[in-house]
Amino acid sequence: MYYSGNKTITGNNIITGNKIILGTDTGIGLYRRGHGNLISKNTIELSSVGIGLYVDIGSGDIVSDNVVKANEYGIFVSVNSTVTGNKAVENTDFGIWLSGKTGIKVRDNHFRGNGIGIDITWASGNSIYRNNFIANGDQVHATSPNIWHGRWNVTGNYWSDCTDTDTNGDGTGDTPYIIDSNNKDNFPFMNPYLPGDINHDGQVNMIDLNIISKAYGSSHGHPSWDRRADLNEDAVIGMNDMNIASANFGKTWQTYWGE
Ligand SMILES: [Ca+2]
Ligand SMILES: [Ca+2]
Ligand SMILES: [Ca+2]
Repeated sequence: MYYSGNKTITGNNIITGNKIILGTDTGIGLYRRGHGNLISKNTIELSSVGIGLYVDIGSGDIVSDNVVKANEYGIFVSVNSTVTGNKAVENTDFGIWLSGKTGIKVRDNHFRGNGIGIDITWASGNSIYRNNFIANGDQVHATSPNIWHGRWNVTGNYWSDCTDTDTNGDGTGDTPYIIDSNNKDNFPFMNPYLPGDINHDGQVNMIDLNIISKAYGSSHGHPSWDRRADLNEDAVIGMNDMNIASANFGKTWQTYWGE
């Protein structure tokens, strides 16, 4: 299935596996009142808007594992949704723009070389963590307060302009990355992120798997619990966490993101 752009799609949809190059308007746009749409594994290049979730009475949408490249705008979100695993690069205006909503989750994404990495307008209480912000013209525009860490207060984001030091060697910086007076990332990563890289050295190897192994089977509060190992944030260290790391075993952030 090919979209040439300017699509209006209503209801609950699964939109996957499309390649849209030189779309005239929006590559994939949802304008509707549905819930639980999935937009996954699409590639949109050289269009006006890559992916747009517009308006209004909807929630639970998932935007995952898409590549949005060299558009004017990358991913526009004004719907309560989860945006994860996407690569948004070289979009001239912004990588992602959150507008007017709360409770949006933006995690495990890669924003590189966009005019603005993430632009947040009239939107507060959204969670933005485990993302890479690399060499965007402006890394972030935020005015209202948002949340820049994950559930266990141990994961932030990677910022290529962060010059922090890491005295205790846990892979996150000594001091917060200050965005503005309302926003800071308390756990800036020392290297670009890929899922499963628990010690933030930019690769997934035995060091990461060992951290999970030592805590395996524990739940929150258990003596061997290690919050770093709970990759899916369900308060249990188990097979789901191990699968995330082992799926990326041997990868670096460059091979994972194709950079
Ligand atoms: Ca540290
Ligand atoms: Ca690692
Ligand atoms: Ca878990």
